[in-house]
Amino acid sequence: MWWRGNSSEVKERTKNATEKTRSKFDVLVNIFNRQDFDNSLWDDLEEALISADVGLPTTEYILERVRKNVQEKKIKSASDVRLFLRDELVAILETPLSRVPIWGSPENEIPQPFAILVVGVNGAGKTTSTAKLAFTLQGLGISCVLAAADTFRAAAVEQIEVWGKRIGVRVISHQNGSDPSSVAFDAIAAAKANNIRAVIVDTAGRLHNQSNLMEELGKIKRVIERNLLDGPHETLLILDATTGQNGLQQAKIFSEYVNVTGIILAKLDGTARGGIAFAVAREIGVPVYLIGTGESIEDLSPFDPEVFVDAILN
Ligand SMILES: Nc1nc2c(ncn2[C@@H]2O[C@H](COP(=O)(O)OP(=O)(O)OP(=O)(O)O)[C@@H](O)[C@H]2O)c(=O)[nH]1
Ligand SMILES: [Mg+2]
Repeated sequence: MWWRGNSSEVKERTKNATEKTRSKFDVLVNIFNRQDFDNSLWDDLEEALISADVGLPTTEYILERVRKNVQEKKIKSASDVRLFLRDELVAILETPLSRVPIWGSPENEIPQPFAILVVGVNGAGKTTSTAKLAFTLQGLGISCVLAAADTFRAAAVEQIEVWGKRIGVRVISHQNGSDPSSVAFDAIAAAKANNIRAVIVDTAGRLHNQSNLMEELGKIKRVIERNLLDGPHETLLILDATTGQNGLQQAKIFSEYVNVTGIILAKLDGTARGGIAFAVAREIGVPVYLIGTGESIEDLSPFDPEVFVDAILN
């Protein structure tokens, strides 16, 4: 995986950020430690999954798969049930991850420049995640330029410029109210002219039911497409993990407009609703690439399905 080399740090960050989500699974620890189990295990498991915002359809799917396995293989011990559960949870998260993010591709396959379009509802964590991602990419030796394509919200440009200064990344901006597509255009031109490898386009927050604003996203995307072969190479939806199941609907609608290729699950540190990762992976089929683990620039961690599942199951 693209972050291999610091996996103990990934484990540590994931563990800390999933503390609240993990608490929802605490009831299962005693059950899994017992020798045998009875039917109440399934009720407890269902309750844990639902309360961690896995959602009903995905919870039912998981229960059915695990039960089937347990019956077929005539499992008698609760710790073996735990193993099946773990494998099932990991499989759900891994399925959409068969494709790695563009920045994790082999060096000679990464286009130069490449573009990442960042989208999401108001306040989800787009700008912060954009800055964190630029910081991460620079750490991988991938130079970045940021496009301040939120020309709508007052002080949005200043916010991203502050981040840019802090991490030493150039920010391309226009005045408030101007066309966000032209900011993206200029950022691509700047990257081409200066041999910068990644263009990250931060956009204004918009609700998924505001169709005119959703259309505007499509326009930004088309400008990137026209000016960069195969671009945008990633369209990242930033989901606020604290909103849980609402994220599912957002992911569906944003995907309809702009073909979301990956998700950053922001603010995982502040919520017990981390189970949304399973619903998004299974019901939308879009991989979670990264998780937001706090408000500082380094609080972004690669999402590793095994590490995540082990963290929430203890
Ligand atoms: N705890 C925590 N806070 C976060 C995380 N990511 C973002 N935030 C906070 O969430 C708030 C909103 O973040 P922004 O990055 O401004 O969100 P945005 O989506 O750009 O907002 P708009 O541009 O207004 O739509 C800020 O106070 C961030 O510090 C995270 O991973 N963990
Ligand atoms: Mg913003």
